[in-house]
Amino acid sequence: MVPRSARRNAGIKRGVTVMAQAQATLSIDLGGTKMLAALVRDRTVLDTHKMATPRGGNPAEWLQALFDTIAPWKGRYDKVGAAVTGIVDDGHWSALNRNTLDVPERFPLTDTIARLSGSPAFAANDAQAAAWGEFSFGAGRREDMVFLTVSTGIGGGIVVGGRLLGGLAGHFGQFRLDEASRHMLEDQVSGHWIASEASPHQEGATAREVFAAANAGQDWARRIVETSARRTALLCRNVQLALDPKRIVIGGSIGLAPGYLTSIERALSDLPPRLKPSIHAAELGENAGVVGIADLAERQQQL
Ligand code: BMX
Repeated sequence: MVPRSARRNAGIKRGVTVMAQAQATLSIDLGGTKMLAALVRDRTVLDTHKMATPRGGNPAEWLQALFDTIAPWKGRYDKVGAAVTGIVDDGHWSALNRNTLDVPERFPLTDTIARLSGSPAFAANDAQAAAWGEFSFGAGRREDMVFLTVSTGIGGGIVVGGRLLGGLAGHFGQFRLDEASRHMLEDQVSGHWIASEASPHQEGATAREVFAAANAGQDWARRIVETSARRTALLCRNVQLALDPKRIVIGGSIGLAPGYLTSIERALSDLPPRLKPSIHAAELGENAGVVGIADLAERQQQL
């Protein structure tokens, strides 16, 4: 007869074999403003840790700081997925817009994370990962969809026929407003722009404070928020013409700020039904990226 303690150690309990629970995935969402780390298992977020993305330094230092704070999670995950602002090719990370985050050309992202974590690492663009999260488990409803995150920059992801497009696909924030302009669309719409437009009215105001002022009825703040939302609405309209998705899902700290989606809807209200995008708020909120990258890492889906 096997002693009870030995049976427990062998994972056998009253004749039933108890399966060892699968390890979680460590997911990292590294954006222009915040870094979010999460332990994710079967799309459930078990634990999170959030910190500001440092404005100076380099990616190796940012990642080291993040891994130092989540050191107690060691042993709870067996792989890492990283969703980062910028473009990832062949495990290397670069910025397209260094105003959003000053990432040097071809930083060795997956190698650095694999070294810091001791686990295999997988990486993709943050908005593409979030698009996959919303498509699979959120407001995308597994239909052809475009995801837009209006945040520090404007990111995007496209899922057609159940496939997430990689590479440059979805980088709508990089659209130029005209051929002579040095400005990208995101530099005229997103968090940095909102804060800079606010400075003559309220020195040092953050985008969040501009929204608070707009909702408190301040005209200057309303004008800034409305201008940003109208430009995002125009982008949605053009996206609809280019890709005709069933849904456009909007996320990001600006996209989900109170009143922003309503302003987009208002700007689109006069369009004939055939041209009108179907706009939805992201359902996974700020977890879209970490949930999406965990699923991609499990599938090892190369983008
Ligand atoms: C920029 C670009 C995208 C990113 C998007 C949203 C960089 C560094 N980033 O368009 O890759 O998806 O911003 O980024 O070039 P976030 O930081 O606002 O989430």
